[in-house]
Amino acid sequence: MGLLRIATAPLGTAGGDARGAMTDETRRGARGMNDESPPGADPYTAYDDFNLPSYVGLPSFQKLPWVTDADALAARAPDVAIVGAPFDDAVSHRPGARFGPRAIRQASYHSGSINSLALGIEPYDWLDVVDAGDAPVTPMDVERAHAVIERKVLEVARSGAIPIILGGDHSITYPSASAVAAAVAPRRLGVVHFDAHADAANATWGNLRSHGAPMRRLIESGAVAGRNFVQVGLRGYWPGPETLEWMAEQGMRWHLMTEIEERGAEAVVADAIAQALDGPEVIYLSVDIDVIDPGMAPGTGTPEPGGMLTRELLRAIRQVVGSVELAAMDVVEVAPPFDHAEVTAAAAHRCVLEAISALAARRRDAGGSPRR
Ligand SMILES: [Mn+2]
Repeated sequence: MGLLRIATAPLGTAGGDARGAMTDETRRGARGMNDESPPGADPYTAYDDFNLPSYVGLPSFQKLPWVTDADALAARAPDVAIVGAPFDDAVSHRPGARFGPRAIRQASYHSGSINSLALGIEPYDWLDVVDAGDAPVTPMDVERAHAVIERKVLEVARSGAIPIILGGDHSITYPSASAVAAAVAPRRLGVVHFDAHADAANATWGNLRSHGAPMRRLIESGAVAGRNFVQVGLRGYWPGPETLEWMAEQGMRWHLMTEIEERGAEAVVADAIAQALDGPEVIYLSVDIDVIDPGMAPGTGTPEPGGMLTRELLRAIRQVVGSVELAAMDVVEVAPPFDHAEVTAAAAHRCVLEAISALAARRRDAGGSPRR
């Protein structure tokens, strides 16, 4: 049996560098997935980790370099950093969103390089995007989990990166947005919140950190002014009149799904942006995947029929991120045990790609320079 001779070119590492040492050269220098040059004489031409198939190697988001250490993040100061918040002990109904970050990271059939057809941009030519790993949560202790999520998001935000947090149940928005509000201060934070649910209850069976209550906590704590907390896509049969009354007293604005049906998503989202920015300068975008109709996104804990189309939400994210200064974003409530064919995880993954692409397009359109 002949031995394969593989010494002529270094093979790509099927794992990248867990210390986040992948350089721009290794990311861009080697052959890409769709290299248009003819096959070379050497069939073992190196493909670095970024250019290997999505299912090969360590599953960082979009095969971006892992930069999990706070000091390394601060030194690198990336433009955007993905953060996992794999916690779901605050749910009122079906659990499973703790598996969301891993499922979202894996829901790609691309190698690292991407080209947004909608926006005509290769975002990683314009932005340094890394995967900062997960907050070190443990189950069964909501306070501890929220504390480590808040610390992790604060580390990322203080590095100068825009955190994009993958949930996790929606309770994680309380520590995440609290951290972001602290990091951007004294500039004030507005929130655009896509969801079937208002999540502004006082408590759920007595628990103040429930996934049905984070928006109330953020307003009560002063992290976000009620009048700049704007919700889009609410529908179904919750909350009750007392909670809606409390929301109105805070000046919260919300746009029901019925309004989207009547006016179209683009007009409604334009209003939501203006309301959230009526005072604040920067926006936290919170996307509960259950804003999408469960027919298109079944993998979630509290599915409510009659929601947005996936394509409407993706367009809405381009609209928001393209017209505000984004401070942070989260995508929550992806519960893989209830998903089918990874359709919900893929929708969440694309929500993130739309945001990254829109951030890159914003930099380009503002006259910025590409990174290379
Ligand atoms: Mn929801």
